[in-house]
Amino acid sequence: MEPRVFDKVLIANRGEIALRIHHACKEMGISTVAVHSTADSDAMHVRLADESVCIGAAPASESYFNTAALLTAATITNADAIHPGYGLLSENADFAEMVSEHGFVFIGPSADHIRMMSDKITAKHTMKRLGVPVVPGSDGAVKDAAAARRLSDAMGYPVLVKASAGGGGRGIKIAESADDIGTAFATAQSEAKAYFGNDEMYIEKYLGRPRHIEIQVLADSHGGVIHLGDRDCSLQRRHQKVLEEAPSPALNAEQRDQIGAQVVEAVGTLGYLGAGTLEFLYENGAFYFIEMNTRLQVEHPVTEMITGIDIVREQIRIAAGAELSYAQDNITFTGHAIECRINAESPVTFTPSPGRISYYHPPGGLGVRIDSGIYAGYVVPSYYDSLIAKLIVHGKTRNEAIMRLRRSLHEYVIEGVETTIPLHQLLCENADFVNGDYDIHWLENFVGPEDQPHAR
Ligand code: MV4
Repeated sequence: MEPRVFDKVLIANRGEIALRIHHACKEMGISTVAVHSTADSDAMHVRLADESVCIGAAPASESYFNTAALLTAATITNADAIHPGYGLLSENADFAEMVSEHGFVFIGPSADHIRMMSDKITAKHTMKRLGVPVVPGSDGAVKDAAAARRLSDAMGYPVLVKASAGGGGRGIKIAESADDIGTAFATAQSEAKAYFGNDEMYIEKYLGRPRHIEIQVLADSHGGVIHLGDRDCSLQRRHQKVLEEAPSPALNAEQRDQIGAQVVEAVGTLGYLGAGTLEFLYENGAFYFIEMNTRLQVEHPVTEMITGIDIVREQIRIAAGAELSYAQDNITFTGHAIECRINAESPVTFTPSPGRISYYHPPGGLGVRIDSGIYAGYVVPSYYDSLIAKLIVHGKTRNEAIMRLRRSLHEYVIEGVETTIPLHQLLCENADFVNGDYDIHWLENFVGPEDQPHAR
């Protein structure tokens, strides 16, 4: 038996990811504390956790974002560490700092590294300095529309004006020509100021039809740094990922090893700690770094399926000061994994569909994994995002994974709420998808324009 790294972990999240973290803790012999809003009393992870604390009202602003309530819950339950999951407070540097000031371990990177990566100009500048390829563009911030014009004229159009504090597609505008740059800069900047309270802007050459490929890394406090390969997350709508796969159908092993080695080198030099993801745009055989995520990601299971590595377990070990369980040499990528995000929403209009799940039959069998906290009788609350389950399939080849995905989606029954299962059923029959022939804009065309999605 390996020694237990923590006695008790508080899970500062909800839904499927709270359950996922609970699973890792229990398999490490760690007790769990669930925190929940009044709307989440009946959540599966709350039932399964060793202890639970109600931290506030249904709106996330009054519960999951309530740092005082979270720290109080950690204090009264005598937790050792706090896992923030994804979203919510997971990339909030001030929260990470607060957690350690109160004597708990934040299961994630240092507040300094979170802060560094939340500023996209600093993140890009840092990665460039460390030898990671970045999108050509301004060297740092662009102070006004006139400077934006001069730079873009020299670089050539189209260009993108981006907010340094940006995220989720906010504070980003395209300028097709010199005629647009003034308006693009002003619009993007005022949006950035309104949403993020930060109006620092930068400029990049616009890549027309890239794929979104990301590299998963893990780094411990003993100098151990590994990459777990890539994920292709190009299938998205309105900056929400819909389906992810590993490895990317666009890369060969040589390209994967090369970008992986560059990323490991950079992350090692940074002294980064924990799990992280470097996001790249990939076009015509070249990688361009855009952002780094300093948290566990929704799509981490596809990486787990092809590597056999429990990423949450490694995050917990790293936070406790233990060494990574793996060196790069003993990591192998086996087969292919695909994840479908199943949302409680209309598969045509994407309107949220909260409510009571009247019947539930999940698929199972070899190579099928479901990360979900839902069950028959569970009421999907209307207060939070609509992700209710992730169906992850693994196969020896991409083709086998697709066949397994089709049969699993056929078998999956969720009644009482609308779900995006029918969309996934159509998607995995589509010839472009089957051929791996898609980019970041492909899905928006597949589902039709925002104001008039078509039934296909
Ligand atoms: C880009 C780009 C093309 N060229 N940068 C959108 C939000 C932010 N995360 C980065 N984004 C993009 N940056 C350059 N230089 C296209 C996008 C983009 C995108 C990127 C990843 C996944 C989905 C996307 C959807 C639309 C635009």
